[in-house]
Amino acid sequence: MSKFDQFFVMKPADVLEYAREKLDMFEPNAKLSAAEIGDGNINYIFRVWDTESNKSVIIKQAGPTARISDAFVLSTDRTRIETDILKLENELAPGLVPIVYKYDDVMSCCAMEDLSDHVIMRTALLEHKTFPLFADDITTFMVNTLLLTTDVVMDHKKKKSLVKNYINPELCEITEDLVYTEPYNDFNKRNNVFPPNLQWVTENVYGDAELRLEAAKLKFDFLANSQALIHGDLHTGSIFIKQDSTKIIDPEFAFYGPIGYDTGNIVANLIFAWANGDATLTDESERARYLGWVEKTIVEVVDMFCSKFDKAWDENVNELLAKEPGFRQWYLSGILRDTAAVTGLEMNRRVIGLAQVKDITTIADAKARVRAERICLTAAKEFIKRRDNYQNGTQFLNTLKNSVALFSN
Ligand code: SR1
Ligand code: MG
Repeated sequence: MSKFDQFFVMKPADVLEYAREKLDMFEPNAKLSAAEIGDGNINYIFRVWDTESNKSVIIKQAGPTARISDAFVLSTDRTRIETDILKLENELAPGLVPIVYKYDDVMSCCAMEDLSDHVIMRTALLEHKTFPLFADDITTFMVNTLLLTTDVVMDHKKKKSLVKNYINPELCEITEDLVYTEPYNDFNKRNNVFPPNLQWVTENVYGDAELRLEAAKLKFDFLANSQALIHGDLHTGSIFIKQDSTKIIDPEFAFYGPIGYDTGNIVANLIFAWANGDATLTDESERARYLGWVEKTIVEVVDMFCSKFDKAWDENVNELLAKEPGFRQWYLSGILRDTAAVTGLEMNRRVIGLAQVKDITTIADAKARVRAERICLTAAKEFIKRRDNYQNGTQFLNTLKNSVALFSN
């Protein structure tokens, strides 16, 4: 009999006991410590470490509701999905995700590699740090995990069995509501608009019928387009980084969805990093260093994704019809269209909706925050409405620059 034979939500002391009893990792008399280290919206993340050696582990547990609010009742099956995905991602993109040591379906938890020598990328970006390998690493991760799980590469029956294994209705519902529905009408009264921007948002977002129609079309694409096994929440808070290493974490939202959902999230969250630097950096050379790096990275993420996608296509695509001349270009242009749309959707929902980003909310000067939000929301409308117009990274950056120009005096 063990106290871990039946599910309960663990506290640090329980996690310490769990690590000692269930993981084949620490000496029996090791002096262990444990702490909750996560501040995410969904799960509980703990670190357990041996105070006398350098051994440590991360234990992540899924509770019956989201950590952010009991209003989100969620299946604990999301830990099974996360564990399976991390293992698969490690095969497809070796070295770019943490190693999983154990999955426990009773306690709905998993034990994985401790990445404490890395930092959460959003936190580092708030300090205006730059990462030279990021564009290369994230595009390798996206091309390998996305293209290689599509019908153009996989046997269609095997792909369908993955679609079934990764069906993730409750986490998808969060995205459907928070990303696709609520930013356009405040249907659930959960939006969190910065008060000085409320009238502007009411007129320019809720009041924009063309935008609402395009969001509706995109929602139904998200619901029905089982294109690839996507991460599903690929923002800078889901990335651990240091100068020479990038690790993508937290794939609990993974399911078969549109590739552009992942690529668009990356572009949008880089734009948030830019908006924070633009609003808070006053020293000219610091601005040039940091904003220049973010701009270059936005362009590189799109362009490197496209060039690696083309190469991986030539190396991996076997499906007869996918080899028809012109098909690859048609397929990739669809991904870029979806990337632009999701860039806009993510920007809108993180400014207006329930789950916001510190890049924007920590801008202390109210006037600067109002301006940063309007820059983001105006660019977002362009990304969504003109999503057919994007073929390269410079076009993405130009939409940001054009929006900035509208709010410069
Ligand atoms: C209720 S969860 C809110 C948000 O946190 C996650 O990280 C996802 O981005 C989700 O939309
Ligand atoms: Mg997360």
